[in-house]
Amino acid sequence: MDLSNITDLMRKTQASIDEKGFLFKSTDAVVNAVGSDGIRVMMESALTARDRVGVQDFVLLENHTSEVAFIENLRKRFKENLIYTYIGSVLVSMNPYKELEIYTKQHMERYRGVNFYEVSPHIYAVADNAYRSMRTERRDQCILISGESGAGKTEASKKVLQYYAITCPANEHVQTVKDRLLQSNPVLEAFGNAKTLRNDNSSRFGKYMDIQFDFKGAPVGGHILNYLLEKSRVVHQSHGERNFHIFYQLIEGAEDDLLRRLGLERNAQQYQYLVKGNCPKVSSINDRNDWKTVRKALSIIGFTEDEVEELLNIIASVLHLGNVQYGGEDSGCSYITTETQIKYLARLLGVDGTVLKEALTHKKITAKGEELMSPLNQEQAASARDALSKAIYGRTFTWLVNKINDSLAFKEESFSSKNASVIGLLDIYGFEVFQNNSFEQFCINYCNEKLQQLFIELTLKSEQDEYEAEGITWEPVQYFNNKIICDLVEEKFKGIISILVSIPQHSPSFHKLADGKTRKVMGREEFRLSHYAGEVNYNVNGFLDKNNDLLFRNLKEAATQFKNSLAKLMEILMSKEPSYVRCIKPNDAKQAGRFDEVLIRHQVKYLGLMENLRVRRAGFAYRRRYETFLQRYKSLCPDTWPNWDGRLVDGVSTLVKHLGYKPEEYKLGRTKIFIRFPKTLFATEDALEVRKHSLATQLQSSWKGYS
Ligand code: AOV
Ligand code: MG
Repeated sequence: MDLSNITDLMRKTQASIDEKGFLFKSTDAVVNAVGSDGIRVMMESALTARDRVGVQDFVLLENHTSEVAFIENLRKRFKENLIYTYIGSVLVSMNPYKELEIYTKQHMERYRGVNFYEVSPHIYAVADNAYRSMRTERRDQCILISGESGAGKTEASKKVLQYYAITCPANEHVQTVKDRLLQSNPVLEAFGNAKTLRNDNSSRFGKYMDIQFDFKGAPVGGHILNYLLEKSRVVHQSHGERNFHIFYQLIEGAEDDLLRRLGLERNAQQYQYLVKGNCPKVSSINDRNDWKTVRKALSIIGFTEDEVEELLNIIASVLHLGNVQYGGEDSGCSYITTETQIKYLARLLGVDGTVLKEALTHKKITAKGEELMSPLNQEQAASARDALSKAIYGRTFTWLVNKINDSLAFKEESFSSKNASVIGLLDIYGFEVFQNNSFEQFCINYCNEKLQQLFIELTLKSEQDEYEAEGITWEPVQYFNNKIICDLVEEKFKGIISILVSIPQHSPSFHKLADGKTRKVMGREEFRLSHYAGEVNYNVNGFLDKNNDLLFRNLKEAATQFKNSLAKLMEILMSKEPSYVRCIKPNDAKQAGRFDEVLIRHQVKYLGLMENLRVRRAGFAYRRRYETFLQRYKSLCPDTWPNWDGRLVDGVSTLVKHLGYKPEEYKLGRTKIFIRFPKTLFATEDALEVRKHSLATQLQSSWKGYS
């Protein structure tokens, strides 16, 4: 039989070949349609496919302890554009750096309500599984997406959101919520993402989004928590990097009229805050189109024209502030040399020009209970100007998030809040190492460190919990616990954050922050942390940011606040049932089809994927609820075929004994059978194929008999 014919038949009958062999959605229909010859050809093609594309679950690897085999499987799959692979229920995702035709509505439909293992791995399967668990078990869920900068976290989180927006039930109200949820992305990305050396669309803030569902499973509200925006980018960008997208979108996309009102020119090179990275244009970004998208999104979310105008006034003000320049007097005092900027600023911010000038050249001090304005020198004034720009931008971002939250808020009049449940989506900034790493990198990497800890604890814990709940004994697997690094950062009194907060700014001991291993050559102002994902040198000088008092105070507050808000986030996540997506970046060149083995191996290592696999395997590679197992394999034993009337556990026990399972190969828990080795399951699957084959032959001969 011609293979293309079979593929066509399979499509018609909704069957799919995948690398594990056959997985039928409507087995009988397929058997009837293709007959025994067809089955044989399909089987051959499935086996060839399996060789070519690797296994869809690392648990099925023959040599599961081998990192080489692991990487090889990733490579095979990547080459075939199969970017998703499981480790049990954890999804490993490779960034393809190209658009794949795997996110269509048809794909979404394919994953709706289907068992995790019955279709090839996909982010939609994770989304659907979380959704179904929420619905059936009435338990809040969260989807934790991790991986280094540029690995595909934000893209994955958008796919999850799109999946819910398309597949969940809706009425008119729900449709509005869905639209707003979706449109919050372009807005937050415009204001919170930027081009970095690692990623053209790098998230410069952490985001946790709750999607609230009503008892019918319709999304009826949402809430966003944002974490520490990288404000320093507003005033400075490293070479090859850009400021936040919104600035370029505004300059490239805004109508002439609007630009005139804001006093801006259509040329990013004119603005000091946009030239530091010497990178005004990025080939993968179309600022003008993005501007249109953002404007539309703002109105869908419910921003009024006045609010948008105010927002843009502020964004323009930041650009004008960046162009404020100073001269210095012999006395050391500074004065402003750029009057035009002050004129625009006064108008856009609605403040008096003279007051603004004083604020930009003086600082308030309190002496003997009296408040005085003390003049700043040129350098200090420039720092104060930058601090103001950062503060303005930071507050605007918070305002924006609050506005979005208002618009997404669960409206009780419209929906019944009874039995509402939540799926949380976590998309943080990825682990990153630059030439010069300062306070922001410290926070970003600490955040990743915490998430890794959560992963380690929860994957192990949930595994252990399941064995315990099912009454199964097992030996725990050794793994590297990064708790030690988290403690080093956050411990009371002794941790780096405590030290940062407690030492006076100018004290020499500020420079002696604790570190992991600091033997290699390092500047006096550096300390090194051995993060789970690699060593990073941090420059304390950068932390101090030119000895600016205001910034230093901010840093102290920020550091402590950040620690507390992360602790809260961990609490939120712990209270929910987690699903994991582990993103891997295939190369540093942001190129499609390039598999940089060294880079990938490093990520596999630090993400703890081998340990993850070992834990999964040391326990039991497969587990199935009794009814599912029996339903699938009952035809393999005369006592259970066509039906088993007794207790499920007895049925399964009879079945596996008939199949010749040895006692060490499986355990029977309270509700599930646990199978230690994949090969046992494979053998059973093969037996099932043979059985289907013979059924098909029988069927054919009985047809012949009729005709
Ligand atoms: P990140 O969120 O993990 O980095 P992104 O999700 O922004 O990384 O992905 C980086 C880029 O890779 C995207 O802009 C896309 O061009 C491409 N990409 C990622 N996933 C896919 C996919 N599934 N299909 C096609 N292209 C993809 V950072 O925010 O920097 O940590 O802070
Ligand atoms: Mg991102």
